[in-house]
Amino acid sequence: MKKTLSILILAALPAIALAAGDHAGGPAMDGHQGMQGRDTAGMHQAMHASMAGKPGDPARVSRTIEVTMDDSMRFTPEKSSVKAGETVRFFVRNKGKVRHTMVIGTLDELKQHTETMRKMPDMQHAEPNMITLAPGQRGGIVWQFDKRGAVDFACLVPGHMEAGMVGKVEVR
Ligand SMILES: [Cu+2]
Repeated sequence: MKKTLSILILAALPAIALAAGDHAGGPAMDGHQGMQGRDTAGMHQAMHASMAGKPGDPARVSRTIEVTMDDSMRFTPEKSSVKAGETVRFFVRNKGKVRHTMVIGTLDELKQHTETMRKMPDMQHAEPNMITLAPGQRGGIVWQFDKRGAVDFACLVPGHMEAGMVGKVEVR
């Protein structure tokens, strides 16, 4: 009976089968594979949640921070500060004549994202941590900052971040 049950589980849930293999077999190889599986899951989650916080609940916004973007490759203001746990709405306006984006994340995440955009410049994608604005357009990002420290944001239109289109949020 026990054997039949475990075969059923093995067939239905390969991930659990792998974990079971860890215990039964030698730790080295299988354990390593298990780690890789977890890393991939973590990376996937990072794309949505990010080390910089998570998408905020619009009902819990405690204040709005107005940000403008322009063709001098600057965000105004470049710096703002929030409290840990605070949910903020960034009200973003593109005052320039070209498209700009505002993307919130850690510097590592932003650099990775820049690479993706460079490889797929025509890709239209939207994530809760970003907004893409045509000239004259405005829009909002609702974001909850949870850990103390510095969170970055940048424009990921190719060349803009490199030209200095970055900003910082200090989480106290
Ligand atoms: Cu830009």
